Amino acid sequence: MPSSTSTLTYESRSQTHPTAAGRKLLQIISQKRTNLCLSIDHTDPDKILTLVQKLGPKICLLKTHIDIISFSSTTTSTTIKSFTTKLQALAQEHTFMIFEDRKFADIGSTVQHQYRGGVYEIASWADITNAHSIPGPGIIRGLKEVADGIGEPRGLLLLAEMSSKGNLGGGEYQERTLAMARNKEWRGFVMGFIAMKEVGGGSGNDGEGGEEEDFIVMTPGVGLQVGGDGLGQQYRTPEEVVGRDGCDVVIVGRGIVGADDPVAVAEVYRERSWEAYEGRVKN
Ligand code: 5BU
Repeated sequence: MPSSTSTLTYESRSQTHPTAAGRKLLQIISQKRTNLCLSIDHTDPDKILTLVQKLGPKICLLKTHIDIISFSSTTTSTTIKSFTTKLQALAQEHTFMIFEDRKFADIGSTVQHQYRGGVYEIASWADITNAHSIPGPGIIRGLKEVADGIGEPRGLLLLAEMSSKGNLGGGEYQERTLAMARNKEWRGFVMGFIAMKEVGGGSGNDGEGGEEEDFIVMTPGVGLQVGGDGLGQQYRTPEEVVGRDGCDVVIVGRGIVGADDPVAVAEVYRERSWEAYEGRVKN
């Protein structure tokens, strides 16, 4: 039986993870004692910056949807570039990484333009982004070529499954996504998955590289209680996601952003997710 990545500490994985972005993230998680990713799903850029300044100490990763932000409505006429530069400064100040939840889903040539250019220039400021595997390996090759030209660690997560009810991921789709991720051509770029439980990993699963593989699993659909949002989102608790199902990073949006006291609630998520991890690696 191969051993499971989920029994290893973040610290030990930070020494051996095959991607530079993964090593950096695992180091931050281990040093800050937080496996919490804040999904900052707000549309006002000034509110986002204010909230991130407060919540920065609680998180290892900030997840953005840059295309939901209303830059034209801002009172301080924040431009996209000045906004992303400010986010990067906050990431530096509070030691977290930035993940643009772009869910690329086109042919390699098109995603290169979407990742590098357009109005958002995602590759220039987002440490991590994600992609659907549905177009086939060309999407990864295209994104990797852009990432290689940046000069800073850049990581990619593939969507193996989604948190929403009735999504078509998981099962055979997930197996085929895992097989795609294992190609050694992008061993230093594909850092993990969006999934609902541990994927691959452990000794004996060494792909083509001859070393142990280690995919970081990030999981949305996390709440303090089990439930849903009426539009398909399904919530599970940190204990289920991290403790029982072996996921590495919990992604929380409205549970924190919509709370009366986001800092206090973020601390509850951080603590419960961290304790679930500690319990998992002890066993
Ligand atoms: P929530 O407010 O905690 O439900 O927000 C979850 C966030 O994660 C939101 O930004 C979604 O777009 C994102 N998400 C998700 O909910 N489920 C998925 O499978 C993926 C992303 Br991929």
